[in-house]
Amino acid sequence: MTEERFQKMAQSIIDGEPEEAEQLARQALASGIDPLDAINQGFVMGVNYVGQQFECGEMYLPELVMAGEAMKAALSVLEPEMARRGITRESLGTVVIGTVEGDIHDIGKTLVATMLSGSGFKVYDLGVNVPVQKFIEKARQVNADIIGISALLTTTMVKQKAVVDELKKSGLRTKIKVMVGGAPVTQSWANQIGADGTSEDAIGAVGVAKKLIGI
Ligand code: B1M
Repeated sequence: MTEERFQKMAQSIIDGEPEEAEQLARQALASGIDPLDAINQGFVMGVNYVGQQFECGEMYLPELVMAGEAMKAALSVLEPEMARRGITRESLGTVVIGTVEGDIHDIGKTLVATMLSGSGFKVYDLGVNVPVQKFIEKARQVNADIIGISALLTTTMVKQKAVVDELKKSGLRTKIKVMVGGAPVTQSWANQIGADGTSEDAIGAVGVAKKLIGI
């Protein structure tokens, strides 16, 4: 039964149906399904399928756009619930997060921000297409412990390095840790650009963030 629901969730993304995705997300919460399971075992499966089909030329940009809209509709229901469940915890540390300049993919970054927030971090989400300087300015302003930088394109991940370099120039590098992530990001890339950590997914990102601040 639950398996069938997960399949429907995935299908709503594949079909690019925001209303259906939102409704399935609401039904999942009403029937006691963990919001994170709904995301990972249901909706993300659909997103991954669409990504593979796009890559091999079986789906096109409009379908990618609609899949993104459907995913956002599902997350608009599930993320507030995830955040609500973590609401009573005291702040573990402060994170400034965003998707790099030139990159408008926000689903994964928002998920990481939600998980961090739900786990007790104070999170400032700068959104997408964030200029290098904005990461530094915000981190300085809110006295951040960690800057989180997301990039989904091989052409934009170089901006993660630009943020690390700019942080060094600002004199804040010794005070602020840097976590990078996004589909093309690897541990080897993180090492190469001098970041302090990376994770393949939102759950792992929480573990990395905790480790970075010594928890
Ligand atoms: Co885009 N796109 N897209 N796209 N898109 C990818 C990334 C792509 C892999 C598709 C493909 O070809 N298979 C490909 C990139 C190829 C490459 O560079 N290697 C691609 C392309 C080419 C493009 C365009 C260039 C297409 C075009 O216009 N010709 C264009 C670029 C626009 C731009 O940014 N300037 C584009 C546009 C779009 C849409 C707008 C249509 C839409 C985004 C909608 C939105 O975000 N609001 C979109 C989508 C939906 C995708 C795919 C299908 C799904 C991305 C996603 O949301 N995944 C994607 C294919 C894929 O990844 N399967 C694709 C689900 C999400 C939960 O996972 O974002 O990976 P993800 O985040 C994960 C981890 O990576 C990690 O945790 C997250 C949660 O588990 N993580 C972090 C992410 N950030 C982290 C930060 C951390 C730690 C972990 O610390 C700070």
